Amino acid sequence: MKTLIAATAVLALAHAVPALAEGDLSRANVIDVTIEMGSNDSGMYLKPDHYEFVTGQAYKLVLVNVDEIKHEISLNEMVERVFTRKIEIEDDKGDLVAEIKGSVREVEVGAGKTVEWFIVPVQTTDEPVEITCELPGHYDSGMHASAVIK
Ligand SMILES: [Cu+2]
Repeated sequence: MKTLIAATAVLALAHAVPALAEGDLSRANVIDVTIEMGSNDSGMYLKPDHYEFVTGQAYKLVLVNVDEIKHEISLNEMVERVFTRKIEIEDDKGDLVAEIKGSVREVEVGAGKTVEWFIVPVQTTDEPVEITCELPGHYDSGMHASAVIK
């Protein structure tokens, strides 16, 4: 009888764990989306130049600056439509330098650096919005992309 009670307890525990994970939309099945920032012969770019997100899906925006100068990612109108779970900054060894929480509009990324921005879109966009680099001259040089939240 003792064995049966123990087995039931284990089953109950095993069942409780996935139920918790399902309840937290910001942590389940995170999709990585890389946004590369750089320069080439025709100017500056964000690659890719179009993004599609779905409400309720957790994303990790991997902001990769492959350039020799700093760039930034501004979510502009998308800010009001996404929940920022956190932003993570690691050093070259992969050790955590900072974790930032709260609503964030722009993230500046140093030359050759990568920052991870964890978001969950919560509201759809009526029409495409822009993800941009707002540093002077960079938008006109090509650093903008379109994004939709479905
Ligand atoms: Cu830029």
